[in-house]
Amino acid sequence: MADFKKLYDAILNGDQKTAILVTEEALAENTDPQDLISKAMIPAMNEAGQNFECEEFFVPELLLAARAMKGSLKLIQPLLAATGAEPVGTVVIGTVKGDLHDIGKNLVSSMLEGAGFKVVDLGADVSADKFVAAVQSEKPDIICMSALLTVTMPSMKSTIEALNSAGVRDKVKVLIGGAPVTPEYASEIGADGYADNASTAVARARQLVA
Ligand code: B12
Repeated sequence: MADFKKLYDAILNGDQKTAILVTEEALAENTDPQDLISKAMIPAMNEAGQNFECEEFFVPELLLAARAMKGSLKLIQPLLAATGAEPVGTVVIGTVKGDLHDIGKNLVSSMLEGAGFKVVDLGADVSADKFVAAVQSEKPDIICMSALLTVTMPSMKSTIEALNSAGVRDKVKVLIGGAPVTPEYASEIGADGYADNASTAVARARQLVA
């Protein structure tokens, strides 16, 4: 039986070694990777965020928690990504300008790959110009933008404006997400879709290419 509590504590306490060990054990026992993500890893990151808000955690603790989460995710990502089938569509994904949070974006990226999309990952802190250039060179069906900070959400709007100015907005669908993003914000800035987690992101992406 996978030790969800131990994985939760290891991520919260930034103990990457234990997080990796518990993940390896759980996967060896055929635990569903999605359960590890949704029952232990994401709740631990949420608690790290709450601790940060009430000043029990500071940036170094957040960094350690993120490092532990990434260590576990590295083991899980190949399981989410392997299909080998013809791509169902191409996605360009990135975290918007000024924002360095990439864990959620990476999760969405792996799940999309697992669902058969070709994913071009531009990384974090991606400028509007870089998104536009990727739309021109990769000709994706969808661009996915992630933002975790309220102050970086406006970069989503400016990226959509830049797509418009470059004359490519009608060639691509825009899907957005990240903890502070809402469906209302998505429609306000003219995005085509929003999802609050990686599984829903896959469902929305499928609808957008259908
Ligand atoms: C880890 C973390 C960090 C790490 C990031 C490491 C990394 N490589 O990603 C570090 C330490 C670097 C960091 C830095 C900062 N952080 Co920080 N961080 C977090 C924390 C604790 C967890 C984020 C996370 O990884 N969650 C787990 C993932 C899986 O969830 P997720 O990102 O939400 O993604 C899911 C969905 O949102 C969705 N999704 C995500 N992207 C997309 C994209 C698309 C297209 C779709 C469809 C869906 C989708 O699917 C994902 C999977 O289910 C959050 C708290 C929180 N609970 O969110 C604070 C938090 C986001 N940070 C915060 C702050 C303030 C900061 C700093 C400004 C702190 C500082 N004073 O320096 C800096 C900013 C740095 C920068 N310029 O970006 C605040 C933001 C407040 C706000 N509303 O703006 C938060 C909310 C903490 C808090 N409660 O105060 N942080």
